Amino acid sequence: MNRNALKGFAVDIGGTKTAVARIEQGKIVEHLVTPTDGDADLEGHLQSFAQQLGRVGYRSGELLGVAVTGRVTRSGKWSAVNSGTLRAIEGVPLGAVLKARFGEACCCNDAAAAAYSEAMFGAGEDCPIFVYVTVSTGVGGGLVVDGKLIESSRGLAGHLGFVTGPGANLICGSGRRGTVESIAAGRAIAAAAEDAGHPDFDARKVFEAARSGSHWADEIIDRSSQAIASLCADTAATLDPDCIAIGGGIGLADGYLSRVRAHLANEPELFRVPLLPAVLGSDGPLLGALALAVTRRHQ
Ligand code: BMX
Repeated sequence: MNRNALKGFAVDIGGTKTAVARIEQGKIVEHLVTPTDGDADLEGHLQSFAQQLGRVGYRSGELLGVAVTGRVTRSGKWSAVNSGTLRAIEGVPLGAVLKARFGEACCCNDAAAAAYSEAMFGAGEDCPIFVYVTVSTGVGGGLVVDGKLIESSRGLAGHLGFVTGPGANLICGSGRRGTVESIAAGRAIAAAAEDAGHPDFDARKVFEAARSGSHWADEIIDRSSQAIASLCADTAATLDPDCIAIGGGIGLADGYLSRVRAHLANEPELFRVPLLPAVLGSDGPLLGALALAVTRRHQ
């Protein structure tokens, strides 16, 4: 896909922030970010981002890609997998409502969208089998094989945060016990800080504390990075990717990828998949959602 030909609008509803963007010639030319309301229902999310889209110049009929945290079924139904992140989104008709309200619009999972744009224009450009992992509010993922995003009818394909990991034993919002998300994600890092006696520490403050030499904070971040390293090694035994790109606010935090690489180095050589930082950063889900809208329009 020619990135320069990418023109339209995109929305990224993440677990913590919702971004809207106007995209021209494959670049984000206008961009607004607001907090995500984890208690909002479908109408609440729609009204919130529709207002923001108007502020970046969206007009009805323009091509729109919407990336969301949670799974999106092939029929466009949107559900949280981790109900702790989105408390009022279960089986809602996102695809149908987008088409009714906005005309030319498509919806997909946020990490899948980022995987697609990283495969098309970013870290995965030269990887026939490419895996993207976001470590952010949750831990998400996307799988792109020979330029095609792997999507399943239930929308769960690529949800790598819900595999179980080493040292994890907590019940996750997905209902599983010991998931990678329950030990590695931003919300898990904040919960571990609270358990360590620091109730008002979000992930960013835990990273700051670790940089200032706090052993408790360093341990929490190390457990997170170890779980992600183990997840990366596991993918070698499933898809055997040519590379894995790590993105998300935690994934791209200073020193985090080095920690993951250090833990991955303890795995047998065969399971040390090359790791790269995501190139597109927080633009990834926005560019990927619009790129998927273009791809699907031609299908
Ligand atoms: C969770 C899951 C994924 C999402 C990932 C990263 C929910 C609500 N989300 O694993 O669908 O891709 O988090 O999401 O179940 P983010 O909120 O960190 O962007």
